[in-house]
Amino acid sequence: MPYADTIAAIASASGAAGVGVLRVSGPAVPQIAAELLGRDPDPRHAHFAAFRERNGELIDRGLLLYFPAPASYTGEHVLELQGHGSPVLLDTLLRRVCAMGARLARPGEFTERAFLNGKLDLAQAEAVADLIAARSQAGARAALQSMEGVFSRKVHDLLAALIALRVHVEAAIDFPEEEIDFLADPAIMRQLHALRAQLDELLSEAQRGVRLNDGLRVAIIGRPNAGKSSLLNALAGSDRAIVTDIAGTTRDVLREQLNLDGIALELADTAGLRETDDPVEREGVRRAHGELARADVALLVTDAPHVGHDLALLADLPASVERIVLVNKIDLDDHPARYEIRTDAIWVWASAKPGSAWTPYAITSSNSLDQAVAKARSVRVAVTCWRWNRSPGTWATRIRYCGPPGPASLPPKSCAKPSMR
Ligand SMILES: Nc1nc2c(ncn2[C@@H]2O[C@H](COP(=O)(O)OP(=O)(O)O)[C@@H](O)[C@H]2O)c(=O)[nH]1
Ligand SMILES: [Mg+2]
Repeated sequence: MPYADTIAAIASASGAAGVGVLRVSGPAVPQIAAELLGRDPDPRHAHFAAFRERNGELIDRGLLLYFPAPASYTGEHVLELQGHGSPVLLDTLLRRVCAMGARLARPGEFTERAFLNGKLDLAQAEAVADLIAARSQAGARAALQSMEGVFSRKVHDLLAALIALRVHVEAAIDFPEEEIDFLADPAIMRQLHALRAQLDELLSEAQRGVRLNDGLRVAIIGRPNAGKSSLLNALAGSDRAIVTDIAGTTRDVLREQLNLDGIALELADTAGLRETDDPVEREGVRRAHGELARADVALLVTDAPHVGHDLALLADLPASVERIVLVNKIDLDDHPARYEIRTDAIWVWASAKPGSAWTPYAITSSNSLDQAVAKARSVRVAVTCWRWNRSPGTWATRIRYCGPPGPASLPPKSCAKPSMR
């Protein structure tokens, strides 16, 4: 769909930077490019140009790239101007381009034009926004795949299969007097079941995509003084939360963003769950329940004497919420750190106390674990334990186990072999 107007916008992030990019798309592009360069630009050629005001005054020097339609991002004539990344210079250049016939683009208008000109389909257009906003490598990878059309192809395949099935249904309706009962064919039912399974898989894939972008929400919950705030600090590697031995220290929800093995996590430390007359703490407990309700992972912190009692906190959670039980404070009775994957939850025995030999580590890359072990000879076990969801094979159970010195139990056979890279 050819547009009569030409749009322009600063394409690079706001703020000062080494290089800034201005993008222009629409029918006025050839004339704007020629006026800025002083001659017609060569297609897809980086011209070094002096960008000047109408009166000849120099604005900036930089690169000018011209992509004639339809071989461009939007499918229209596109001009890219790369200058110094000063917001003032870029603004001046944008004003100059607008004076030559462009108008300011609305947010997302370049991608909208790409979509309307058939350069991208809707899933791909949305993936562009996801890619720009991705907060983890996994999120970026998923968005990139969608942008490359992997997701769209699956949708199109499903659609084609559905249309094929519809033909049978319509035949059965249109020719009821026929001897052959089109719908009685067992192959039709099989196809329908297969289609439903594919549809479910596609839906959960889309949900996973949302999580990859937004980050997995992990709610750290438990009784007061179980060590929730200590755990947040240990995983975040900083004194983010106040830790005291006074029950009820944490009232508000504290959040910490973490990138674990390429997965974005949002950890939320919450107030200890208990009955209380203190109105502030009561509000904290209410917020903790709210946090749990929107979590993907419930990380219950408890300790050996309270395990049986505290497990009740997990009882009401929906099945979709991943559960991790951390039996904390094992340093007190000198138990070894270990983990087990049980049907009700992933169980981890560790210690969140700073400087403890059994501290659970947040591992942002496999290297950092090796470094942590190399640095602290006393570390016996470093466990990070997140699982994406219950369906097998979607994501590896994210456990890093780091062995001796000292005895430690081996992982159960049922789980994927933890890597010791
Ligand atoms: N010995 C030991 N003490 C711990 C451990 N984790 C937390 N604590 C202590 O338990 C008390 C309560 O910890 P805190 O993190 O504030 O618990 P929260 O109320 O659940 O947030 C503090 O005195 C911590 O130092 C642990 O693994 N071992
Ligand atoms: Mg706390």
